[in-house]
Amino acid sequence: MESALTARDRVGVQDFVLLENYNSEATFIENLRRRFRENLIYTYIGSVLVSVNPYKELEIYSKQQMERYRGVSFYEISPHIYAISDNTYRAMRTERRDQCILISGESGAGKTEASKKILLYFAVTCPTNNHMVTLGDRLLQSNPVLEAFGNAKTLRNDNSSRFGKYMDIQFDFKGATMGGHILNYLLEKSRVVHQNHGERNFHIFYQLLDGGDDDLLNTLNLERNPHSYRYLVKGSCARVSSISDKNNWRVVRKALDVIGFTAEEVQKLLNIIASVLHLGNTLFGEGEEGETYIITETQLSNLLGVDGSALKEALTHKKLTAKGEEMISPLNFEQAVSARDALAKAVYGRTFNWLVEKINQSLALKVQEQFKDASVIGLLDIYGFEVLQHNSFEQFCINYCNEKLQQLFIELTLRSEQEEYETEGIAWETVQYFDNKIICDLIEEKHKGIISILDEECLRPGETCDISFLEKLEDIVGGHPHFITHKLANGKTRRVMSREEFRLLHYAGEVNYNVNGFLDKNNDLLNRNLKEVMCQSENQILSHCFRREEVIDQKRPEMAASQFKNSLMKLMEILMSKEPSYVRCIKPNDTKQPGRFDEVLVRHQVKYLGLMENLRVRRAGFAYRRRFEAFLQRYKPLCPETWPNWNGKLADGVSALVNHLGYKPEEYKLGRSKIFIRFPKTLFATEDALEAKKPEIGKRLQASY
Ligand code: AD9
Ligand code: MG
Repeated sequence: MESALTARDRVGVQDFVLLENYNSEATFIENLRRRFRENLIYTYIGSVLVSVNPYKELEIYSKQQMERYRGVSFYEISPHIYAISDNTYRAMRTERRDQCILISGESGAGKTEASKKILLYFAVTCPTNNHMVTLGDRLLQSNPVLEAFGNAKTLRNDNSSRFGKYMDIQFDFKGATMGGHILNYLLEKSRVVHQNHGERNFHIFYQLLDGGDDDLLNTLNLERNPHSYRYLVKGSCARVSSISDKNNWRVVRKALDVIGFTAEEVQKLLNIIASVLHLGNTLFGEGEEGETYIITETQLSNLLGVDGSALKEALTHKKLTAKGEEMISPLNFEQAVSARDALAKAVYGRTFNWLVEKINQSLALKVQEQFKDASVIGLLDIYGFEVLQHNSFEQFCINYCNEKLQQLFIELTLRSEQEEYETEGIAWETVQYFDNKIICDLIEEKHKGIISILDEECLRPGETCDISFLEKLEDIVGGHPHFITHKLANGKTRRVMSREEFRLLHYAGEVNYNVNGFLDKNNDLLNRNLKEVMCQSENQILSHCFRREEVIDQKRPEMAASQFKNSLMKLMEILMSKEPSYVRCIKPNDTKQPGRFDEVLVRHQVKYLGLMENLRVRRAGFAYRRRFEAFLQRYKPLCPETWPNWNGKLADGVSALVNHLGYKPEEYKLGRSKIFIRFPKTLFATEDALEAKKPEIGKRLQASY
């Protein structure tokens, strides 16, 4: 039989708090690497799960595996996403407190996969309510639909989430799933009209063309070849070998049925998808007097369900109101192109919101008396930190969102740790860590944060442009330690930076943002006459998305970045009101390859995810803690007084046990309900003693590392 020690050497420790040298980053990474080599992709830092993307299918997600994790505590069994799921579920049930699972990590690290595994765990293992046997199915099927419309191939991830998603799963008092609700955040709409090299538009377009049958494509006036559509080829990679658009189409089509979309709704939805492709192929000519006209004839207006000539007019003219009078003025070529693209983005973006609304209706809980005290587990899967060659407004928003999540992590892990020591009556030592609040403030502070400055620049009358925004930034936040532009303090120029960029020193690394397009994207305007045409659409999805009131109401809607900021604030409130669990995802290499562990890349993530600080906080006082009953249950065979059963007070039983084991007073402390063990070696020695005792007690206890 392999000795406990060699096994530990080979596969590392399952919880970083058990590392002897917990201050060493090298030891930390070596532990990750050893486990990764053995396909052990999960490791804990206390109750935080660290997950390394294996980039291959592992046989660890079966139903049998799910069963193994049911009702079993962390320590008893190897780390797993199912253990986090099960613990969260049990905490919700026993403590009657809403929970949330926060998944973070950079693009491609495995957040969405993790969230799907958690959802599947609940759908499979939780009791079902007779009335709603299909709810689990609908919850699960919402994923392929939202991914088809909201995910795309990027350079970093073939299935990158281009929107943020927070999902509440609601449980009744018996612990059965009974409803769900999704909040979606800022879809990257610019992708509809433009993709960087090597990237694609949203999956749904390619799925429809590849998978839709001939009749369907005929009714939509579409050709099968994606290369026929300008909006699909900007990144020159319409086909991707790792993606089967045809199969995925079938999955999505079926999912729409399961969720409860009617055939008519699906048809209307696809009309819209097709119309976006036709919009992309709408080309303009320029007359002698600089006026613009449309030179292509397509089924566009039919598909959009709007009047053809009104649409043509609205794509080439804009309506202004001056001194109470309406005026029509022709658009020049560039303006017409940008009006067309704005319409495509608006149509797609609003349809996506409609889709989420529809899914929510299908998941909505039917309120009944008995369900009043429902509990909730929230699942957050949001786009990961992103550094591209060229970073724009979208990356700015995505990375800001990651700053907020990191802040929440810092606050809650430190706070909850501190609370634990306090409730158990044990003295606490503070640990130094980098607080990224300074960066959040730089971005979101009222009046002097980057978002406020951007909004002001969008509203300022007169000649404003992206460069004037950058100048404003330099004026107002120029001296901030996390903000840099090409201008050096001594008046000279930083050569490595372009004059159109600002750099933010994010917690996760430096990112240069090019200000080109910031104002337009933040304004997110659609000409009024286009709105007028759209709100008269016969397609009910579109008439639902484009409301008449919007045309009548002259008030300026909130701008994109502010809207995002406010929705994030609300999200933070939701998350703060729940008991959090964390999954921290790590991407082992940049080439999506199985088995490759790029140490430099991993070290960088370990650093910015704050995992070392997390570990230090966890170890600040005591490496390990266990509830009295769990500790006693596991180690009682080691002491004649507690074996086979201890009938007295739990704390006394634990005392008798550790006295018998010879724990020294400095090695442990008894709190009110838990034993705290200072050094890993104490626990290892106890584990080894248990291992040695196994043949004697004739019971196979599971190795715990
Ligand atoms: V992004 O910020 O949305 O761009 P994610 O969501 O972090 O990113 P995702 O979950 O989509 O990344 O994972 C990327 C790819 O890694 C998946 O498509 C899988 O091919 C692969 N992956 C991730 N996790 C696992 C896993 N547990 N097992 C197998 C995985 N493959
Ligand atoms: Mg994702």
